[in-house]
Amino acid sequence: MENRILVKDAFKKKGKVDVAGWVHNTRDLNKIKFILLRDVSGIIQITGVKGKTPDKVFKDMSGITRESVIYVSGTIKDSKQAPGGKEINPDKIEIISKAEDLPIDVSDYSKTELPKRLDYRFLDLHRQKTQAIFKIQSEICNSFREFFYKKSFIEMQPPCIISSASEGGTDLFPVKYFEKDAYLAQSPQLYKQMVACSMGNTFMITPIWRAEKHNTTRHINEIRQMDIEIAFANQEIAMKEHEDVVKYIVGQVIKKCKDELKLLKVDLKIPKVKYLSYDETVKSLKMKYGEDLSPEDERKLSNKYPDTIVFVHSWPTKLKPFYIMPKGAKADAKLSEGFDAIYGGVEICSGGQRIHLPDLLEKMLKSKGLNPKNFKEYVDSFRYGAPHHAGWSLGLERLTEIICGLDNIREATMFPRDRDRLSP
Ligand code: AMO
Repeated sequence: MENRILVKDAFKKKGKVDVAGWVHNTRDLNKIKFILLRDVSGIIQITGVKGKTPDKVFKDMSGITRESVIYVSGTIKDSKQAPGGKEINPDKIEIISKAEDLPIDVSDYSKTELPKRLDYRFLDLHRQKTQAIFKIQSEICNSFREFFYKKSFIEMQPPCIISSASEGGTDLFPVKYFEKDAYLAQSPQLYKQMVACSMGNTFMITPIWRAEKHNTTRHINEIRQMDIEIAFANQEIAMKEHEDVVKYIVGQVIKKCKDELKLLKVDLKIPKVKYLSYDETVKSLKMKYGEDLSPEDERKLSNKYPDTIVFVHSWPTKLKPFYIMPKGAKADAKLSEGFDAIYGGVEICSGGQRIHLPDLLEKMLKSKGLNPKNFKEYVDSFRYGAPHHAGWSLGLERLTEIICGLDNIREATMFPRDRDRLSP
């Protein structure tokens, strides 16, 4: 078993090969038996022929249940009828783990509903379509990191337990931290600002938690956010960075995940970009001024601008968090330096320029009904040399959902945590 190679590599070999994986399907025609063996890289046919295949091996090829794990040693040969044009004639087959009756169908034609699939997510991860989604997600994370490493951003590790709210106080999960009350982080916001103001440009992929009670196809309660914070930057620079990284990520997925996109029947294109101010968006969608975009508004925007990241910028100060810079650094400015990015009918990102001026920050905290005393350390962090800075957060699951053409965020979350689900 030490010589085991991946199925995709077996296709390139001649002579003896060892492979191991899951039984995708079997067919028994009496004198000839087939097993389709699957691993994460592909599927290969194992063909046993009565009289040619060793008797015991031929006998063992019967009755192996689907999804059992087997090890096969044999000779790889060209075969016109076999999928991919090759098959393995086995000398040895070892059943490593026999699968019991499957509680859900894991074939590509599975009609099992999503909630049931999620109850058995460990088994759903055997499905090729599910695997395609998470291979693409892995590429999204990889290319996000690659993009910012190349630009010399520093990857940071924010804390996941915090002592006070960073996005307003409504949606925190409390945790007991020895004698103190604490919360699961709802954003790395304050920490990434501290790093940007001391070390410079930074990025991270980090879990965050939101105790929002709504149960929709676009919300989960444990989210992976891909965040950046740029020193000496404004809203425009932050949006451009977002445009560039999403184009890069999509380009890398198109280049490296061809088979996965094909399996998911997605015709992915590098997005175009449209910049609209909040005021222009209100006019264009005939919305009521002073309100957040509804899911319906977001869908309308994406229908107007298909395959496009729409940046809605310069939001009313009232609608943005306390840390977003009001225009002109004036506490009473109606508009702010904050933006949202809409792609595929969903808000995938928000961000903007931050307030790096302690007095203004205290005023904004008060205007949002928050107590500056609870943010003392954060406000103080801007007292000892802090440049202006800007950044954003891009939801990993929402981006995966859009890239993979899915209609429920849970499909794009390996082990979703939602209002009703805490396991597996
Ligand atoms: P915001 O709260 O808009 O901004 O979150 C940023 C992005 O994170 C994702 N997201 C979610 N995805 C699924 N379910 C949820 N419940 C959920 N909540 C958030 C979305 C969203 O666009 N600190 C700011 C960002 C910043 O200014 O840097 C923040 O967290 O994709």
